[in-house]
Amino acid sequence: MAMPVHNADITVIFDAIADLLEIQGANPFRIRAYRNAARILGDLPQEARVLLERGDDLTRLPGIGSDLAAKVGEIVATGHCSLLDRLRKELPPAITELLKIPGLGPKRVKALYHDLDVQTVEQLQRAAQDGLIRALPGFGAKTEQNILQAVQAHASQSRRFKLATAAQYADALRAFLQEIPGVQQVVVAGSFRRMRETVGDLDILVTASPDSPVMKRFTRYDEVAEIFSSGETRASVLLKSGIQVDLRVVAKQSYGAALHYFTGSKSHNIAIRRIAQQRGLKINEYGVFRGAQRIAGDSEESVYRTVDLPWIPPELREDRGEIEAARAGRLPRLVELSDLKGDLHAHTRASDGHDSLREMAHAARALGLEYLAITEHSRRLTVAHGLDPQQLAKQCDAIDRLNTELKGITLLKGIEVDILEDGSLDLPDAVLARLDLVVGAVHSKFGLSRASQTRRIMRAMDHPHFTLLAHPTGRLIERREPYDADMLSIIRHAKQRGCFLELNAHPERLDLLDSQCQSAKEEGVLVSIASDAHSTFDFANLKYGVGQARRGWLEKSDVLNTRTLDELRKLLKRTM
Ligand code: DGT
Ligand code: CA
Ligand code: CA
Repeated sequence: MAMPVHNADITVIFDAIADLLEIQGANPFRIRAYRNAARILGDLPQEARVLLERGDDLTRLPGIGSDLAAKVGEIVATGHCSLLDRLRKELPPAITELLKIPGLGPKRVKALYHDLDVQTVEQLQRAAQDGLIRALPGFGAKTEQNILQAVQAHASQSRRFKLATAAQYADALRAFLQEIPGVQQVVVAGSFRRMRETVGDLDILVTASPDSPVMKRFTRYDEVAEIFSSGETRASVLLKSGIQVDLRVVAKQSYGAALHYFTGSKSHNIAIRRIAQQRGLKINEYGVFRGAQRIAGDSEESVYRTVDLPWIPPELREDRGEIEAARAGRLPRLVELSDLKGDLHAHTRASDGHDSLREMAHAARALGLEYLAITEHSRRLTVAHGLDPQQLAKQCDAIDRLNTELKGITLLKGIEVDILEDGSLDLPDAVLARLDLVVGAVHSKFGLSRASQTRRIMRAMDHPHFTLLAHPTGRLIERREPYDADMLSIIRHAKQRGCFLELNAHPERLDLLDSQCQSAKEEGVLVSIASDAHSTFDFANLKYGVGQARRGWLEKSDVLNTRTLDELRKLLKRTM
């Protein structure tokens, strides 16, 4: 039987379709529909396959019409998309790789292919070296030089995966390994366990009985595209999705030492090993040794104990002061998903979300949340159907009505209001005054100078109704750099004004960054870990926000939405 299809597989297929359509010069709307669908599915915290099995209608997802839903169904059922198969027959196979070279859009790829028969990155490099490209219309010597440099940079660049994307592959593989006879523990270590926002490869650790066929089965896993190496206790493969997996099978008594070793980070491990050396001990992936004698290694706790340290949570293991804190007995008690009592950023159908107020409320309650703030976009953001004052007033009425009958959860009236270029807000004071909270967001003018951008955000915070700053840096992981702003000054200003910062848990954002969480904590500014849910499924993203918060050393008391509703209401009353 074929292996189950993951959302990330569908994303790869839809992106490939969009690329090939672009090279063919297809209708831009059609291309964009595939790109949007790829992103939506990639970010979906639930597998489309599972939704289909459950009989859910995929056209309920934003951006997925009936044609795209049918294609998702085809891919889930067959692992293929006939449209992509057809496009691939029409164009040379390696041509999409050319699109990944910075500076090469589909138009240029098309010209290179049609005029010079360039089909691969190698051919591109040769054509540039031979000076053939400068002769093409619209290219020139400068462009040729840039292409040559970009090709060289491309070769040295390694691909990383967003944590949530890596999780799709890791979870499926873990389940597969767990079913193999003789397998005991299966843990995904490495940066994945440390909850880094992106993951270079997966490092999986397995304990198994000696007769377990785990290695043989692993290399025959249906998603394996290439086997780099395979032996008795370790193997390294490339999955079809492009992610590399290193598997180690370890003896039970070495489990803790191996887990510690392969969780990293490398710099944390080196620091721990150095302490051990000072005590005449040797730490490696098999255990802790004094001379030839093994003195620890079955659990991580036992490894740390040999250097007189308590167990350190993986998210802290970056050699950023966690060892000193552990030694001083001052490790933070990191916030946990179950500490969250509410969510302060969510959308419904009223703007660009996909579900109703009631559906969102029920989904949040099912997760054990006590309150949920509805924060639609404001009018300036027309692409997201932002609300004008009348529409917002109507929604406020609807929330008030719904709250009288909802049990076990309270909806809060909010808005994700655009912060305009001069720092004013996109809706008038009188309108904002009725809300429980105002989430301000920068959605435009990312290119302002550092001074102007900082001033803009601080001015927004001066506004008496402003509550918290959404996705404070504006970055999109691997897609858009943060805008230039002085975050420390912004954090301090938030403190002064009694405002808060959001840690947006969307897998593509994870914004605040971990180091900025630490700054917020140091400055005494509470952080709101928020899903930014656009559908009931998106609440599942909160766990990635919590992971990021933990990497930022945040404790329960540092997080705004660990407060009960009563406590929260007091905090939302600005005293300025
Ligand atoms: P990644 O995959 O780039 O997101 O980051 P990691 O941290 O998963 O790094 P990776 O996959 O190269 O190695 C996994 C872990 O193995 C790493 O966190 C620590 C350990 N490790 C790898 N190489 C070394 C090394 O040379 N020395 C030590 N002490 N540990 C290493
Ligand atoms: Ca790794
Ligand atoms: Ca690795």
